[in-house]
Amino acid sequence: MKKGFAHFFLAVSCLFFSPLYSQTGVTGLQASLKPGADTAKMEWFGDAKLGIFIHWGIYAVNGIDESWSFHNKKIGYADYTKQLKGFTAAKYDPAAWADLIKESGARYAVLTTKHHDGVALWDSKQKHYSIPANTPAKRDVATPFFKALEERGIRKGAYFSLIDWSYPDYPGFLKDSSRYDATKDPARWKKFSDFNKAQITELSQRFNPDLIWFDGDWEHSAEEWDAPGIRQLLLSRNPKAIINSRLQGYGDYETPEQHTPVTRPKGHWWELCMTINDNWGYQPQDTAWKTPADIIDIFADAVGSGGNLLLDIGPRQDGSIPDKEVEVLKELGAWNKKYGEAIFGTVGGLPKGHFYGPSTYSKDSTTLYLFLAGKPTGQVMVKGLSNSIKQIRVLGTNQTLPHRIVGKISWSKVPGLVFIDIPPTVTDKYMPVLAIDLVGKINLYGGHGGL
Ligand code: FHN
Repeated sequence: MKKGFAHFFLAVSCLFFSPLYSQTGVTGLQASLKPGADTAKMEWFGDAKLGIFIHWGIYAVNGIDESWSFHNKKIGYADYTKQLKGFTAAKYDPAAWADLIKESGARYAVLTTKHHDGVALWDSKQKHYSIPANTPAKRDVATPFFKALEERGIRKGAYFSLIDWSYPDYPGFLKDSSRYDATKDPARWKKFSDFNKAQITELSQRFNPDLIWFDGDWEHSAEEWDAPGIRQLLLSRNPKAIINSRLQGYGDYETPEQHTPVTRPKGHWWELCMTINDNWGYQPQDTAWKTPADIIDIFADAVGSGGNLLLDIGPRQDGSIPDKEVEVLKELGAWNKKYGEAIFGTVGGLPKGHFYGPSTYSKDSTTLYLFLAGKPTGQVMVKGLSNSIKQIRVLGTNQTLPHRIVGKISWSKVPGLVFIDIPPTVTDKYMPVLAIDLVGKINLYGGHGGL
């Protein structure tokens, strides 16, 4: 992409997504577009806020780390691949999965079509491990799921590991021992690279995913993977396809993992991927479940900082989903239903310092949403809000709340403090949300006070 063009996109996206910053000069959200990233195609992703990640593979048979268990030599490779014989998908109900995802409020889902262990979930034409060819499930388990998503208007995401530790021509295998050095044997590397691109082409042609979620790019450079070629291959089939960051700099958005960002990520679009317990795949001994309240705190925090949450579930080998995960998705869904106005189609809210908690703005920035984390029953304060307030609504109810402006000097441009008393009638199992309808577009004062 030419430099001038990139600057044009940058300017357009700043105008479109952060009216606040253009008006007040407050900094904090930096737009850094990836090569070729295009604002229009990212719109649904920015609006979606919630995706469900699904790690499903043969690792659910023994309930061990996906791929890493053999790579890190926790288990022998032969024992790892024995799990192929135990993957039945006997209770797999793709329509029920998609219904649950819909109920959670998620707008997209990302399925591991192939993890680092190389076992494809679809009936790949390439000669390699797959669920249909090598397991008692004997069928393509990806196609019906993508179809069920499509039928429900949920965007389709295909996770694909660039690393394939099982493929005989892939250099990496076990930790500390690789098969060969790709730089010294380019012909062998090309064999792998051709195979990898053939599988990526199949994914693109078979599923036409809205989103391709690459993983494992760290083992080789952009040049070795031919990241520009892979990007081109996908975009030539579907120019609107979105690609995550894990393609050595050739993706469209950032993917922080497991840790809620403390500062807003640099990328203009980003998505926090996170497990509900401590593992991606099904592991019965892992009972470190996050509660629905934990997940709602994390979700509100991500959305308030302008990001998405990609929340992971790990079904059992038979396709059933652990109860705790079902419970989290349902509770999250009920909360989303009540407070969706403050979440979906909004943009990240107040920069640090204005309010103790997450917040978002309506896209036209005339409504400010305050997420009342910790369910306060006293009063909350907003600093630096220059707008007058039309009304304060308690979302999900018919209540409106009064407010007080404290410390306003009539002849100074520095705004007073906004105090809102939270009566005991403002309740929620997890986190109530207020909508503050403003006179005009939000206008913040970010200075030190004084005259
Ligand atoms: O190695 C993988 C891991 O198993 C898991 O799939 C996560 C999900 O983001 N990605 C990799 C680690 O970053």
